[in-house]
Amino acid sequence: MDKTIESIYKGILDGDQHLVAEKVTEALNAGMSPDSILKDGLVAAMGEVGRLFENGEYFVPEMLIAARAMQAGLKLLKPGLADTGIKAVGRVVIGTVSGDLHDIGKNLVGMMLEGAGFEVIDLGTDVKPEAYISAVREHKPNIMAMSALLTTTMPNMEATIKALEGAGLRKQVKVIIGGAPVTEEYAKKIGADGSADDASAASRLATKLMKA
Ligand code: B1M
Repeated sequence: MDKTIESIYKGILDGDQHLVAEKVTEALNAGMSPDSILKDGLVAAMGEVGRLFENGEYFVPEMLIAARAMQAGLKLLKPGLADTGIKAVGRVVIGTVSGDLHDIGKNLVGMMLEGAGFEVIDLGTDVKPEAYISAVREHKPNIMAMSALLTTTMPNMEATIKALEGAGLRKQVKVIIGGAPVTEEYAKKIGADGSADDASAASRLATKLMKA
């Protein structure tokens, strides 16, 4: 592994946001692509954090500071990931569903959508069905995007789609979903228009749905 990437990886595991910011800047200045810094450094380290948590070696505080370090790195990568200079191809309302506080994946999806030319309205985390509905009424997005990282919050995606139907808004907007526990089969089952495994796939899916 490249030395700078190795330092970024270790910085995330140690929750050292200053080291991560310094090394991401160093990698960018050395001409490394934001994509590979993201994939080999930030995302790989976060996978390891998850594994350590599962094995009982890390606890919630360690996960939190690792997440804070990851966000510090992501912030620096954002211009390179998102800046394609394309005019808005559509509007997306995005959020992490009710009960769920995980926002790194959702933020990444938002950045990639911006990079693909979408205007992105981010509702944050723990977004209740009523908040999605208000946002759809207010912003009239082409696409509503939901993220969930917990098996216990995933059912809130279905609840949100049902609420959209109840409000008579389902036909006005395409719904895409994603997050570690989400599958395409689940998307079909709950009546979403599609799911994506990662942020690039989410932006491809959104672009495809704009043409459908
Ligand atoms: Co939590 N957590 N966490 N956590 N956490 C997981 C998800 C877990 C898998 C860890 C584990 O056990 N291995 C586990 C879930 C188990 C399960 O449900 N099956 C878990 C748990 C149990 C919990 C708590 C319940 C722990 C506790 O309190 N006992 C608690 C729940 C809090 C809550 O939400 N109510 C909790 C809390 C937290 C922190 C707050 C400490 C922190 C989040 C901080 C933050 O987000 N600001 C945290 C973290 C950091 C994680 C792990 C380690 C990393 C998640 C992450 O950011 N990954 C995670 C383990 C893991 O994933 N390996 C874990 C990096 C990110 C880039 O990937 O989010 O998967 P990801 O996003 C990807 C794709 O999923 C996809 O694209 C993204 C980019 O490629 N994607 C989409 C995501 N959304 C999408 C939407 C789309 C399309 C694609 O379309 C709309």
